[in-house]
Amino acid sequence: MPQPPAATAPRKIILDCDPGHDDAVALLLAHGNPNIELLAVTTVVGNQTLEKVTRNALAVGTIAGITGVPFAAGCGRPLVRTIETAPDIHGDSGMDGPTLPESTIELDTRHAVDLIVETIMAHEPGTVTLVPTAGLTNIAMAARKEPRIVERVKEVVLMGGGYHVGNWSAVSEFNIIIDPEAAHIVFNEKWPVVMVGLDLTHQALATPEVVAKIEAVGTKPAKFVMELMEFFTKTYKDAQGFDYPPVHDPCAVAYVIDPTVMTTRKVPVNIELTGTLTLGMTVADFRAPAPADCHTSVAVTLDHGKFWNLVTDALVRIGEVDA
Ligand SMILES: [Ca+2]
Repeated sequence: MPQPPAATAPRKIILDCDPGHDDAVALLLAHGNPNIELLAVTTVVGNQTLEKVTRNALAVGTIAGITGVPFAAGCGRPLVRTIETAPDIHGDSGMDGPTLPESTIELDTRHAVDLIVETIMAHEPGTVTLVPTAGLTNIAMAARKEPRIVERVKEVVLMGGGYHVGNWSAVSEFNIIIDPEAAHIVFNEKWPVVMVGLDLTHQALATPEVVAKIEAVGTKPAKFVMELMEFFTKTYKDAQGFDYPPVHDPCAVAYVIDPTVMTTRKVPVNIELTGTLTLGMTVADFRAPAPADCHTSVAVTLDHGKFWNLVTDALVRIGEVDA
C-alpha cells in the first residue's frame, strides 16, 4: 500500500553547478540537510572549463560521501558568447586550495541537459526544484529541448544577478554575464524564478566566527570547507576588496530548505542583452507593485545566523567520511 507523503516531505532538487568554492558548500549543504532530496548534480562551464568543474564536482561528491545520485556533465560553452572563466576568484583548477581526492563517483554517461529533462519528466509535476548556481546554459537548453519541463518544475531558485549591484561589471553578475542569452531564456519562461543575487549573497560572509564554527565540527568534510574558505578569503580580498568572502551558492539551497532564511520581493526581472555598459544586467522594475502574473522574485535580506547554522548543521550530519 502506498505510504501517505510525510507532512514535510524533502524538497527534490537538481543542483546545476560549476564548482567553484561556493558551489562545493552548496553541494555539501544539499547533501547534509534532511529537507533536501538531491536528485542529480549537473555541471556547466563557468568558474572554469567544463572538464575542470566536472572533476571538482565529482571530488566534492566523494568528500561528502554522496552515493546513488547521478552526476552528469553538460554544456562546455555558452550559447552565443565565448568562454569566460574566473581564475582570479577560484584559481586555475576552479577550486584551488584543498588537495582533492581521486573521485570514487563514476560520471553518468548522459548529457546534463538530457539528465535534467529526464529527471523532471520522471517526477510528478510540481515536485522538482531546479537550483542553478552557475551560468544558465544547461537550464536554457533543457527548456528549449523539452518545453514541457517549464510547467512541471516547481520553481527555479538560482544564484545569479543582482538588482542593484554587479561583480563582473558595474551592473552585471558573473553567472548571468557569461551567458546572458541563456539567462534571458530562463527568466522569460513562465516558471517561478527566485533570483538569489548579489544583493543577498553579499550578506553571506564567511566571517571568522563562521569559520571557527565550521572548524569545530572537526571532520574531513569540515576541514575541506575550511581550506576552501581560506583560499576564497584571500582571492576575494585581492580581487574585490572584501574582508570576508561572500559564499553565494549555498544561499540558493538554503532558500529551498527554509524560505524564512531570507526575505524576497516579487518584481519583474529581465536580462539586458544589448547594452554596451549593461550587458547581462538583471533589470528589476520596482516602479509599481508587481503585476498579478509576475513570476519572478528577488532575494533581499539574509538571516546570517540561521543561514550559517544550516551549513554547520549539514556538516555535522554528514559526519566523518573516508574519502
Ligand atoms: Ca557557482
